[in-house]
Amino acid sequence: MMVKIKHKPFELNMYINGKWRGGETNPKRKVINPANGELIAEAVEGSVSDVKSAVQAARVAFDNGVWSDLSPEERAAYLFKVADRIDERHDELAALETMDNGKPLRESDYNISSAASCFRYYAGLVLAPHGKTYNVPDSVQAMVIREPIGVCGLIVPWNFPLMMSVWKIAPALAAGNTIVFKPSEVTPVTPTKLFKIFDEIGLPKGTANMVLGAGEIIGNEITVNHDVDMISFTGGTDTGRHIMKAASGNIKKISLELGGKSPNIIFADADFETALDYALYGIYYGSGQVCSAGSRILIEESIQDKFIARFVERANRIKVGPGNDPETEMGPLVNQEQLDKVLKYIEIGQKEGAELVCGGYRLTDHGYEKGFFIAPTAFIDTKPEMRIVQEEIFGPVAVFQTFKDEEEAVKLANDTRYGLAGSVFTQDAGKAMRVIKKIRAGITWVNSYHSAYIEAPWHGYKQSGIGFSLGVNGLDEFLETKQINFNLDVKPINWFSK
Ligand code: TXE
Repeated sequence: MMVKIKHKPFELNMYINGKWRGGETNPKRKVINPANGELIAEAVEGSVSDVKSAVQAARVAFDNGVWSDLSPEERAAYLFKVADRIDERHDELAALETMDNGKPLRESDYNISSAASCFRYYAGLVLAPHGKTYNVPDSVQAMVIREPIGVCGLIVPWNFPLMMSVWKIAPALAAGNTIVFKPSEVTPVTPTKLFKIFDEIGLPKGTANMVLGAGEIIGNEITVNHDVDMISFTGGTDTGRHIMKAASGNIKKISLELGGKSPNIIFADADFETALDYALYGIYYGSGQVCSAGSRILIEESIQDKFIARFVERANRIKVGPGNDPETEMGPLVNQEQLDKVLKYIEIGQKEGAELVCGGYRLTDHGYEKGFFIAPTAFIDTKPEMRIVQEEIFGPVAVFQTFKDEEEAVKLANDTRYGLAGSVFTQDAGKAMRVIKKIRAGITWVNSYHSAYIEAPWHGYKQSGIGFSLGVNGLDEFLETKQINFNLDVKPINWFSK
């Protein structure tokens, strides 16, 4: 049975200084259900002056200490309340996430639960000790205390609309910062609901502000604004590069979680069925629109024929459909732009001489024609220099590469500009550890794929990013470090003659 929630298109407004705000004169942005093209919401389109108001509100709130001066217990209490409200609205939020992003309900279910857990985790961490003391040669007590950075600009993408928002908002607030947040213009629905929760629980005015609209306008102004002290961004590597430059005006701290082209290395001695299952999950989960997707499957030559044959057989059986159908295993792509991008890469792959072994086309049969559905796709006979091997496609497109031995596997695995994730499948523990240690990536798995834990840091090497999400590191990201040298022997230093 399809899960439907009846509604008129939502009106989505911005939240600035504790008030809901419509846009100026700009036409509203239409938010579309990627499974059927239906209008689900109309979002106001913010302007540079809206960003300036939001930054000003966050600045004043920070400087007045309405949030940062609260005791850790008080701040934690707010965050626990947010988590409880997310749980209370779990089903509604999951249905909306599926409607907005297209992902199957079972994925949305997990994402919403995880958003609540993330608030709880950081609420707990607020209460953990953060400082350190040092023994130094003088009669001085040297210590370090941690303080909020100030106004944090948070910019997130569309692939995990609520979860990515919370990965940034929860630690930023826990640390005592005030925020100016921008969801993706493609998926603003559940982030707006989160701000409704902030409003309901009476988060102090100006603490959390949300501006809606285009990246190049809203995101850019957040990035260049000198009253913003830090930017935390998740999105494409090219946008990340732009943000690095644009943030240099006031030497903002930046934290970037960017793209990937992650290797999933499968040795002949792996448990065959486990490796096969995870290879499919690694690339087709989230329709491949996942930064850590196992988009390059590196397979040992001796098992390639059997493995690829079984992979194709299973990929062809994946049930593609609307996310609100409980039978659906893989949803649509998020929008027309992403569909066009993925189809273009499929064309590029064929022109480059790779062989398409499954998928490669848009689904247009009855029931699919208005959505952005694409069949699970895979290429073989690839070469390392091909664009489909080197570039992030961000869709359900697996690229097979083959290797003869450990050394070649590692060489191929590291042969991209990215370094977000990677995985090894083998039953030889020594080999697993040797290979994992040589992979230049921040998130790795052995005999597994995609698991992410709120408790553990998420981070990319190379052009996959700077800084951390999640775990204690995710909180550290939003804290300054202040050294205090407390003189225990108060008398003149007599450095200069009297
Ligand atoms: O991302 P963008 P898009 C990759 C993926 C995808 C490609 C493009 O390959 O196909 O990026 O997707 C805001 N200043 N990833 O266009 O543009 C934008 O409004 C400040 C990987 O959606 O990076 C949105 O809120 N902000 C990624 C956010 O940045 C700007 C997830 C991300 O948008 C801006 C998403 C600017 N100049 C896409 N331009 C991952 N690592 O998970 C845009 N934005």
